[in-house]
Amino acid sequence: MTIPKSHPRYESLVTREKLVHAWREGIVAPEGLIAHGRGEAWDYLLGEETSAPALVAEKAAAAHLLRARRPVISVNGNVAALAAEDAARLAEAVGAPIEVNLFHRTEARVLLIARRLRDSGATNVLGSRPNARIPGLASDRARSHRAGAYGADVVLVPLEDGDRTEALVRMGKVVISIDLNPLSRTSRTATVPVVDELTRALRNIEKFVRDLRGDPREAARTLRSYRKAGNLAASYSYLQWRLDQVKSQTERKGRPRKGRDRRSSSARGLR
Ligand code: PTJ
Repeated sequence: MTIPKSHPRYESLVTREKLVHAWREGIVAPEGLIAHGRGEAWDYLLGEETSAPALVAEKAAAAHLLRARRPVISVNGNVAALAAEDAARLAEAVGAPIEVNLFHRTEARVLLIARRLRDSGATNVLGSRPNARIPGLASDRARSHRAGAYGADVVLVPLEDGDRTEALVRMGKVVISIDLNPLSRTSRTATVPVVDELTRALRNIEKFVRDLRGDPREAARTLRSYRKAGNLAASYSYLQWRLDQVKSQTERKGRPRKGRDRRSSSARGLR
């Protein structure tokens, strides 16, 4: 399908096509398409841009990854489909292995995802032949590697489920989540919940890694000043502010007239 560049929701449609393509290739689970729809709805509500609280969390995430002795980046089907290169670049920047960890696990998908990651520049990819189990977790997501999430001190878990986040936190790890849903169990349980879209979050974290690497005092200050509860509360306030803004714009302009230029809604922040 060719999506016209002039379409007001061009990027969103291209992202959907990427996911459907990756589903046909066997990389994305069918459930991954549903999960994406959920994320998309939250991104719409949040204005499809990185909020100030998300940026603060991304900086804290970068500081944790830089300080880690054994950082690990966990990748599932959706992440491989949408952000394999971003994940590979971040892994390279912090010297972390990438562990393929799937909720809907099949060995075929693990191998396909590992290959996608290697083709995208990842050099250290774990996934098949796991040799450890995350305790207290019934799903296949418990299957891990001693050199992966199981043995890590800091784990980055984009698009994670609440159960594994809780299990990793119980193991005493610093868990950095990327999840657009600020109300999810993952966001509420992670040590550093990043409420932002996957690709924006990975790129911002990588940029902060590069900035903070040469500035250990700022990295230490970032870790000291980050407060999860305050940061999550700021995300909720941001969401509230977005809705108030939309409400007052709607009240000011009255009901939208029929046949109105679609681009005008995007200009009003209602893409
Ligand atoms: O590849 P598998 O088998 O490991 O399966 C992966 C999915 C994503 C299907 C699995 O992990 C799953 O079911 O996840 P959940 O429980 O639906 O959680 C996904 C969360 O990620 C939801 O809270 C979504 O709002 C959020 N999300 C979806 N897309 C994005 C996102 N957050 C950030 N960026 C996105 N692009």
